[in-house]
Amino acid sequence: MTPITYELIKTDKQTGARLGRVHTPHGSFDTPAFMPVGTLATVKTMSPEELHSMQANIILSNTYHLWLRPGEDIIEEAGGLHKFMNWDKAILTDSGGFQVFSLSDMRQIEEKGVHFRNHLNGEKLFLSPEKAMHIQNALGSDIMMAFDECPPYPAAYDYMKSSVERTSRWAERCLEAHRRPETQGLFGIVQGGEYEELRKQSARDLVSLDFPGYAIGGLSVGEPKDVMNRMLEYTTPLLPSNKPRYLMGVGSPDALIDGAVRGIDMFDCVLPTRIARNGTCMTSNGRLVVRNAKYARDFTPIDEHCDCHVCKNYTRAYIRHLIKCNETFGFRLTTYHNLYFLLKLMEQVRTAIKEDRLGDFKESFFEQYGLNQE
Ligand code: PRF
Ligand code: ZN
Repeated sequence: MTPITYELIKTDKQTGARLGRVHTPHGSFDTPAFMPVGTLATVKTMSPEELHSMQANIILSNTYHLWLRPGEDIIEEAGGLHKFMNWDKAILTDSGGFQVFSLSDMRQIEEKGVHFRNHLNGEKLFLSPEKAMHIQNALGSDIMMAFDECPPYPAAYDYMKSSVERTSRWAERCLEAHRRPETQGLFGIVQGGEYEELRKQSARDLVSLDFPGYAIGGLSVGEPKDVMNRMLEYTTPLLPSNKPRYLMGVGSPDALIDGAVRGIDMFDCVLPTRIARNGTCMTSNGRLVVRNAKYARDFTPIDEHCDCHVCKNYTRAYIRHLIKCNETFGFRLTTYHNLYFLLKLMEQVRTAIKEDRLGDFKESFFEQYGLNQE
């Protein structure tokens, strides 16, 4: 029995998007859902209390980073990641596969696993399906991810084919190495790049292994928007409708809506938190670079349509001043607003699905969001 279950509440009549709920040992969350990223056991600059106040019910953390610092043994000794970081709601951990590929040069992929160098000190490291499962079991996340390969875009068909086949064999090894299937759910990851046939092969391989949920990886790696949407259209119909579907590393407002319309239930991305720390805000009129000089005397909120704590109490001029001076509080304010904005957007998407008007919502959101692109 898996501890992760998906309840399909209804589908939108205009688009086919799914309204649902995922149940985990640390509570449930409504889908489509956006998961804030807390790579190092913290969503940068935010306290768990602040995350609660914006109704974040699941966050993501990273196997690779926590393995290097402080080490999964210390987190296990603390009683697991939830206790260690004082977060009592759901946690999903990525497997480290993607981080090895994005953070480290000098890697060597073998059937057994991947040799690479520590991005902090250059030390030689090895990660494998078994090791990724061992670490995630020690962390105690509610949802663990299989160890996969996310090849760069574009990659040649022949390379992608052998990579997809290896990722399927690795997925099988992950299932075998998983030691706590009664308290932690393990998701498989569909790869296949921009190749329809390989996406389908990957989806079929993984579905035959019967995971409690499926992710779609290898997208948002530099391909055009229409390629991503096309790959989603090939892939989601092959995934079982009674299990959650997670699109990895996607978090721009337009891509969240495009994904939901194509049957995606879960998303994560560093985008809202990362751009916040360089003074960029997401608003209903598009991105706003609040550190720009033109906001020096602008005493209006970041987004006049936002009802978050930041927009109710602070001005663009003040936030700009803090960020120009590198004041931590400025980064906290933009981070809070951006996460609130995306979580609220997902709530609006869920309401629109409930009312069979996601197509209309998408159209009006895109129109307004496009007005003020900087
Ligand atoms: N695999 C894993 N994590 C990921 C990805 C992937 O393909 C992506 C791709 N956008 C983000 N995070 N394991
Ligand atoms: Zn706001």
